[in-house]
Formats: sequence, C-alpha cells, structure tokens
Amino acid sequence: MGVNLVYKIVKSHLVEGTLEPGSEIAIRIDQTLTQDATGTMAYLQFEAMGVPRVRTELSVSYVDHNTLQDGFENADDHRYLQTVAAKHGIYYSKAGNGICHQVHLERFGRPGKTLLGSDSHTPTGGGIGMLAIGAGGLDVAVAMGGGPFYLACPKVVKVNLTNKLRPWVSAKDVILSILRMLTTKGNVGAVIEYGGEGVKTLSVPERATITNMGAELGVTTSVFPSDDITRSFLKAQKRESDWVALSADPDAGYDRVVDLDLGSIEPLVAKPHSPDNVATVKEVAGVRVDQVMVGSCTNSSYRDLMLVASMLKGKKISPEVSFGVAPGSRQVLEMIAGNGALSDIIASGARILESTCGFCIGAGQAPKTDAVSIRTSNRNFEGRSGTRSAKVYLASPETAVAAALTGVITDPRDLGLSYPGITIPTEFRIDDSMILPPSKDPGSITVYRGPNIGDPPKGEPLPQTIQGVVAIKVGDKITTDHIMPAGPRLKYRSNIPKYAEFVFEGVDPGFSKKALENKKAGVHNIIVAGASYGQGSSREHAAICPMFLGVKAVIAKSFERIHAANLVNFGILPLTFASDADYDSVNNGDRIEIADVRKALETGKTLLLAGKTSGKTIALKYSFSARQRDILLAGGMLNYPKARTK
Ligand code: MIC
Ligand code: SF4
Repeated sequence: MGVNLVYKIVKSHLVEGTLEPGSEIAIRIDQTLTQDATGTMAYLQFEAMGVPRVRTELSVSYVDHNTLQDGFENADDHRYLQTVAAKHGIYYSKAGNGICHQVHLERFGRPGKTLLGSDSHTPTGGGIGMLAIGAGGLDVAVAMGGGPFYLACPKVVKVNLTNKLRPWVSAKDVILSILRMLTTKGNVGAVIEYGGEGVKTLSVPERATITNMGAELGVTTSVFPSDDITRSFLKAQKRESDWVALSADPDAGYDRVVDLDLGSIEPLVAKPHSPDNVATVKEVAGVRVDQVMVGSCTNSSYRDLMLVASMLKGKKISPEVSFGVAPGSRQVLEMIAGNGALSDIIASGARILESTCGFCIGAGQAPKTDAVSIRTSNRNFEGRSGTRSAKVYLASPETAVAAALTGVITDPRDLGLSYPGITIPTEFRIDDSMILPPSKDPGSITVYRGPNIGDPPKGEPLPQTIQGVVAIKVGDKITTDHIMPAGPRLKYRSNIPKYAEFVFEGVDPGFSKKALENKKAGVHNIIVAGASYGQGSSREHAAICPMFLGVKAVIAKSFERIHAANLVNFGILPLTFASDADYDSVNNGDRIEIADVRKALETGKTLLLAGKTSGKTIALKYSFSARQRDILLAGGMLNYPKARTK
C-alpha cells in the first residue's frame, strides 16, 4: 500500500518511535513560531536551557496578540521579545506586522517542513503543505534548543473533497460543515489530510482557513497537498524556490475516509457557544445583529478582505451595527490600501482595526450586554469576546458582511448581488522591513527585562500520596479560556503569581484564593472535570498557574491533546475515570486521597481515589510514555533536563 501525505512528512522527520497510531513518536522540527502571549514564557524557558542560538532552520517571534498597551506591561514584554530574539537567532515580527499565522503563511511557510508553534492555530500552515502543530511554549522552547517534539503517532483521516463551492459559499463554510460532521469532541490523536478533485478548486488562503479551524476539531493538525496552486501562491510571494510538490501515493491507506461534496455546502454559522453548534444561515436568518467583526487568523487574508470590499462598495452598513475590520497582515492592509479597496470599506462605515488578534481574544471590541455578534474568527466560547452575556456566531466573510449591511443574520445569496470572484494576485506586495533579522553580533545585545517579567516557576517532585480536596468540579467542554481567561488579563502572561489570581475567574471567582490557602496549609488541590477538558488554546498558563496554586491532579472524562501535554510538562497528573459514571461520585469540596502515586506510575498499577468525604473508592486510568512518567515524577519538564535537548 502507498503512503499518505501525513506519514510521508512524519517519516522524513522521525527521530524516535515507530509509525503505529497511538504510540509515542518524536519528530524533528524545522521551524518554530511563537506569539507574544505565549512567547515570553517560551523564551524565558529557552534562556533557562542555556542554548546560545536556536538550532532550528527558522524561528520567528511574532507580536500580535496583545498590542493594546494599556499600561507598561505589554510594551515591556515586546521589548523583551525583541531583544531575546536578536540575541538568540530568532526573527522578530513587530507589533503591527500582522497575525502570526497569516504572516507565517505569506513569508515563511514551506511545503513538507515541520512547524511547531506556541499557538493552537499553527495548523494554518497546513494550507501550504506543512505539518504544522500547536503546542505549549515549553515544547516550542525545547524544539528551538534542537530537541524533537513528542506526540502520539496520529491516525490519518482523509477528507475527500469533490466538486466545487457554489457562489457565496466559502472556505469557512467548508470547515463549519466538517465541524458539524465530526464535532469538537473525540478527534484527539487524528490528523486530517485533504485530498480529492475538489482540492484544486481552493486557493492557498482558502485551504489555510480550513486547516486553521481544524484546531476546533481537536485534531493534531490538518494538511493539504502542495500543488501548482501552492506554487503560484509562493511565486506571488517571491518565494517560488521554497516550493516542492507533495501528495499522497495514489493507493495510500487511511484510518478513515470522509467524503465531502463541496457543491452541496450551504452558507453556515456556528451558533453560541461552540464552534460545532452549526446551523445553516437560513435557519437563523432574521436574528438582529449588534456587532460584526471581520478578521482573525481564520479569515483576514487578501482574498477575504477584497471580498468584503467588493460587497461593501458604494453601500452603507446598517446604523444598528458596529462593524470592525482587522486585516490579517501589513501585506494585506497595504495591498487593499494601494488598490482602493480599503476606501470602499472605510466609506461603508467600518471601523478599521489594527492587524492583530484583538477582538478575537477579547482584547478590545467587547460587545454590548446581551449583544449578538457575528465574527469571522474561530472560537465563540462563552465570555471570550469580553462580554459574558454576548452571543457570538461564527461565519464566513460573505455572511458577516450580509449581516453588517442588513442588521440581521442574512443568507448572502439573498442580497441579490453578483458574486465577486476574487483571484489571488500574481504578485503580492513584499516589504519585510517589520521583520527584524537576528543580530549578527549577539554578544552586544542586552536582553531587556521589565518589572512584569518573572522567572517561570518550577514544580515539585510528585508526592507519594496525593492528599487533598476537590477544589473545583466542572462539566464538559471546559476550555482554556475558562481555566485561564485572556482579554484584559492577557497582560499578566509573564507574571505567574499575578496571573494565577484569575484561574477559573469566570467559573468560580473564589477558586484562586481558596486553592492558594489549601496549598499553604499543605493540602493538595484536585480539579474534577467532564469530557474534553482543556479545549481550545495552547496556553500553557492553564497548567502553570494551577501548578503555582498547588494543583496536583486533574481527573476528567477526557482531555484535549495540547492541554494534556501541558499538564504533564508542568507536573500535574492528567487522570481519567475508569468509568465515566464515577464522575458523579466525586463532589466539589470532597476530601480525597490517592495513595502510592509514584509507585503506581513506576509499575503501571491502577490508581485508586479514596473519597474521605464520600466513603467511595474509584479507579483512575492514565496512559503515559516512559518519558512522560519521568517528567511527572520529577515535577515537570523544567526539573527534567534529559527531556529538553538532544
Ligand atoms: C487563542 O486563540 O485562544 C490564542 C490566544 O491564540 C491561544 C494562545 C494563547 O492563549 O496565547 C491559542 O489558540 O493557542
Ligand atoms: Fe489570534 Fe484569534 Fe488566531 Fe488565536 S485564534 S491566533 S487570538 S486571531
């Protein structure tokens, strides 16, 4: 049997392990990316490793998440990032140059290469044929130091695309229809490979929209083949020499094949509060809209913004709507400014926002109380917009503009406009002056550390017996936004003791104080959760801050990949119930004991949770590689130098 595309890239980068789905493998990482919100920790950890210069082919540090600078913290962090990059061989993309995934696709992504990014939407690079994976900052720091990346060897799911999209239906509708099919749960450990005749009908930015939101499925990553369309895109970015052809063998095998007829897809939305809560636009048409936001790493390419401009040309948006547009990169902004499209957007009544994440992460543009907000971004978790009562719908740029024009959710096909077919330019405007190359004289660089920067805390070796209390019990689909809120709290990303004050802020505002008191009294804290715990972002702060508060274990029905890895990296045990029904026998505030933890991990024995309050004993499962076990016993990767570099 032939080899699929995913295994071709994995094989050519394999450093340890064998290609058996589920078993731990290690791959060599060619490129890394970080962004400011996860980057400060990643570089502090990298510095702690004592490696003078990155050992990757390319490492880039982007500033895109928190550019509000309401106080000194962000600006100080940016300066730290700039100087640490210059010193250690890392390219630095300045604030204002664009969103990491968009800029990386435009200027650095290379088919067939591996990319590890400290951001869950790193799989955007799959649109250009990269094996691009999101991970915690510590894993990225290790990769920068030359260490491999460990992951479970994936199952490969082929999505076989046939036919082509109809007018007014676009890439966002494709990924929403896949989310409707596969949902956000149960896809951990899989990689999606796109194939079939439909692939050649999609441009690189459209492919990138699709792989970007694979993150919401919970898959490890998603990949498109690299073909003539990829070549033309790279040529237009003056990087044709970076192109290689890549595809699966014709007789390649897959663990599962899903067929998707592009011609059958309708305009779709994801209703509040989950990206898989998908409905057709027709089903929700007529809902009054208060805010429309176009942008984010999902839908802010030149193609998307030109589409928006064409739809808005000569029209005014509804007086009831606040409409914001954030171009994904400086390149996109300059190009639409140069060809007049930006004027059409401005004239319609839009508010032009900086080329950053901004509204997507709740850094500004919080909607009004109870608002309906239509956004082209990728996550509509409750409260993420900055307004807990807001109802966020995710949609394509086509559907977003239709709502901005009419003031209600509207199927764009009902506007009576002719569909503006947007072609990808044969030449993009290239100006890399906001990407600063590393210093040629690193010895002359002094790394700047503002008062907001603190050392990453180290964990303590795993205790023999966990004796403590269920400090919080939560339900299914708890996201990292629930655990570690972003928005106005983002500026504390480099200051763990401060940021830890906000753990579970929106779920139980008293959690942090209570947990810290327990820790001081020598009582271990336990988190109990339902299915898909840790969905969403790669932010390792959702593990570091609980570690700082004395959390020793999370017991859940199931975990999402990146978060489970982050818990291990910071010495917190991710455990699952042997039977999901046991979730009901553990309650918030229960005193519990898990005895002989170290011994059990060393021998592979089942762990038993003895409920001191409930009187019940239940079995707990775990599945750790020998490497993960040693990291956990040591109290996290920072206590386990062997795991760091090779
Ligand atoms: C997100 O979309 O949630 C973020 C903010 O980009 C995160 C990273 C972070 O929390 O810094 C992600 O997706 O990994
Ligand atoms: Fe930024 Fe939003 Fe993309 Fe995260 S999902 S990288 S916050 S634009």
